[in-house]
Amino acid sequence: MAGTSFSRIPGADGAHPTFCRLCEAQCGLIADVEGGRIVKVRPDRDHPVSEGHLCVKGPGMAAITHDPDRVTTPLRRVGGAGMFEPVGWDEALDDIADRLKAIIARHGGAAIGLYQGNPAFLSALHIAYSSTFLRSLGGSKLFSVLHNDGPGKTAAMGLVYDNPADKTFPDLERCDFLLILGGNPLVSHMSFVAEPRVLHRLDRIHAKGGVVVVDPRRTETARKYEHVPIRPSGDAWLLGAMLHHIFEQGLEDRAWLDRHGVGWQGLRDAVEAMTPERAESECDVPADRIRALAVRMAKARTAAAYGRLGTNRGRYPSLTNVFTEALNIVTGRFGEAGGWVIGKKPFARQGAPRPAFQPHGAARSRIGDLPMMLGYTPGGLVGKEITTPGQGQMRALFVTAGNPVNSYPNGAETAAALEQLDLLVALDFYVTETTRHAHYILPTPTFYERPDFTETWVANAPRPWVQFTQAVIEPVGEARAEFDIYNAVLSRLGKAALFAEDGPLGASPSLIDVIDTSLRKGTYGDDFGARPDGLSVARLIEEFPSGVRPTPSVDPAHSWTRVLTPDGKPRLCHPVVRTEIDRLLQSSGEDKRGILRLFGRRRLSSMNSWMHNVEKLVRSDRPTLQMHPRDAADRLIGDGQHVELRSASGAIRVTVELTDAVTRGAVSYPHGWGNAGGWRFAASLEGENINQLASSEPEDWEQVSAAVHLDGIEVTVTPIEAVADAVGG
Ligand SMILES: Nc1nc2c(c(=O)[nH]1)N[C@H]1C(S)=C(S)[C@@H](COP(=O)(O)OP(=O)(O)OC[C@H]3O[C@@H](n4cnc5c(=O)[nH]c(N)nc54)[C@H](O)[C@@H]3O)O[C@H]1N2
Ligand SMILES: Nc1nc2c(c(=O)[nH]1)N[C@H]1C(S)=C(S)[C@@H](COP(=O)(O)OP(=O)(O)OC[C@H]3O[C@@H](n4cnc5c(=O)[nH]c(N)nc54)[C@H](O)[C@@H]3O)O[C@H]1N2
Ligand code: SF4
Ligand SMILES: [Mo]
Repeated sequence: MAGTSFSRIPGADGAHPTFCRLCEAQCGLIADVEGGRIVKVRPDRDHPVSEGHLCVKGPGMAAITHDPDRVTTPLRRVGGAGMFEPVGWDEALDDIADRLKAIIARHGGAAIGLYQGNPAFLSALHIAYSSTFLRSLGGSKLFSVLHNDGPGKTAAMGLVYDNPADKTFPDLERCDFLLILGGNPLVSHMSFVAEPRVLHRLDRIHAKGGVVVVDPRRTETARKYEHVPIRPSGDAWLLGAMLHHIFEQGLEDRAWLDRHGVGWQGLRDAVEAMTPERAESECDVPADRIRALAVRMAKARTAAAYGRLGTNRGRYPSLTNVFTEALNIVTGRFGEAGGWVIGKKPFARQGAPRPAFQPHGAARSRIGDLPMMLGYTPGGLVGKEITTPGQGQMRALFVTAGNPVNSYPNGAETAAALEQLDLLVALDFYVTETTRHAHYILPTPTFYERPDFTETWVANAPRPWVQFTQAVIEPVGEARAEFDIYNAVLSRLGKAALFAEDGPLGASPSLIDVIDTSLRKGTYGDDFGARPDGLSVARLIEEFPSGVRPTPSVDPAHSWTRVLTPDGKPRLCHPVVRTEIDRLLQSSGEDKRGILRLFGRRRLSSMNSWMHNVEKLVRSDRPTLQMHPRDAADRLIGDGQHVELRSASGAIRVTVELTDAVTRGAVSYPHGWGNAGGWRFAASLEGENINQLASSEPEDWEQVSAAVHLDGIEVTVTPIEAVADAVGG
């Protein structure tokens, strides 16, 4: 750090060390400020883990911060959707509090809901304090991205370890062989793993033993390493057959399983019928290739099998994710260096105590009778919770950093339902497909305008680090931190401030106070002097402005302390697993010729639904329907043609891009488009909301995890002229 002088006062001219909060990588950044504005964003070469890495989106967020289309004053609805006028903070908050009082008096707190969007999971304590806010109002309807992002993983963590709140991940540092299913780390930067230099890590693993990417598209990652094309939703077959082969050949790590007393015979029997030949006809991966993958996974010195988004929203997300855990466990990789681990959370406060996931337990959704996970109501039910009468019908909703109209199935239904609410409050800095339906939009800072700490994802870092940042600039306009907004509402309702019960924080703590206490009492903290080497916010600001690695690498042995089953052993064959295998076997042998399945894709320069308003980022990122040339030829479709893409749930019109990168029988279109709201540039772009083709009927979702079915939807593709002819004739 010698020679570099950093500004610490928000908005002061000069270089401010900070970090990006768009994805788990949380790259270190240096933001240059002049006259209260961010004029440049550079990589932070002193960051102990990102070491100068960043992608276009980190600097792109500076353009969003200063986007003229941004909401910078509270807005009140004055007419139809999207019609707002500016209003003062006090007036807005007073009216919100009055309406809440009336709703609680009439319907009880149970009528209040809150939706936590993706950016809330990259904002220190946001999940904890917004959940606490809802509970203080007596509300219980908590929604989040859980059911479109990680439902299968969460269910599997519950079924295998009784610990749905943690997430296993690969120890990339010491790994020799990595199997990736349904993840594209070269674009996403590896979700549920915090490793900004993931490309370098994968290159090293590739050189040592191999990186194999199972995906229906030859993705950026698959292109660089080894690609195994698969039929969408085929992964449970692939993994089941790998397990079958491992048991048949006695390749399971018997010594490891005996040493840890892990029972595996039940799983062996359960996958008996899943032969590689049978799997080949169900997932299109050749039987010999399945056997070879199983042998590599079993015999590599160190190895891990990692599944991500593409394994979470197909037909069998829970089973697929349980099989992934099982593959790691029977090959002796769980809790081992270079294998499959659970890391330490830095904070003592881990949010509200979370109920365990019980697939047959009492906590079930009012609509659809689906199991609740981690206290969350299935996220696909936001609309139906509003429109379905009865005890607990939702009358008020807070949306904190989310866009459920775009990110969950059937946005048209959700949008219409939002209009029926007595109160919709959105904490956001854009008028979006969701917030345009709000009674009030309360403007919040972007990450450059708030203090923060690397709270959540550091637990999933192969090389753990922590960093605290001050706000780089003062909040733009009248933007106000979410924590302060929630406290302002609570105080108007005569309720205690968030976390005030924590005593030493005092009656109205600041977010930095709460972060400091949580850090000091946590894994790496100084425990208020009891551990003099430990960390505090003051120390991070003074000594480690670019972050610090408090420990050289993730501690594999810690993983075992997070196995919360009664006997402390992973459970490989929960009764639900058998039921799901039966369901899978029953679906086999169906004639699937001629069927097209739709799945999604991400691009480096965009982020879900809300980064399309900056021209520089969107330039090379227009949405197209990728289709295999032979599938297109069968339908007399050419490159660049406009087509109707239709599912049982809806239809949209899109432009075709022919490419053999997608496997035959599958087509790919990115999510997050069809932008409507206050975005002048984004709204002018071609593109449709792919989730209009996904079903919002709970019986169409996976019943174990309530995962919405977003990938592998059966579709037809028809040239627009043919559609017009059919209608005309
Ligand atoms: N078909 C399909 N659908 C998908 C996916 C897919 O792969 N395919 N991916 C899914 C996944 S993984 C996810 S995580 C979800 C995302 O689902 P959501 O979180 O519901 O939607 P986002 O598009 O991320 O919208 C985030 C919103 O937060 C706002 N925002 C950004 N930063 C902040 C902040 O710091 N504070 C506040 N208050 N607001 C902020 C943005 O303006 C935006 O309106 O989408 C899901 N939907
Ligand atoms: N640039 C960029 N980075 C991001 C995001 C972004 O929008 N843009 N979003 C962030 C968020 S919210 C998340 S959750 C992460 C997600 O991070 P990843 O999980 O890496 O996400 P995707 O790139 O969507 O990769 C999912 C892959 O699954 C494949 N797939 C679809 N169906 C199947 C299937 O049935 N089987 C298999 N094996 N594969 C399938 C798709 O082709 C795709 O390549 O990325 C984060 N990082
Ligand atoms: S990879 Fe890009 S989006 Fe992710 S944290 Fe780094 S700069 Fe931000
Ligand atoms: Mo996500």
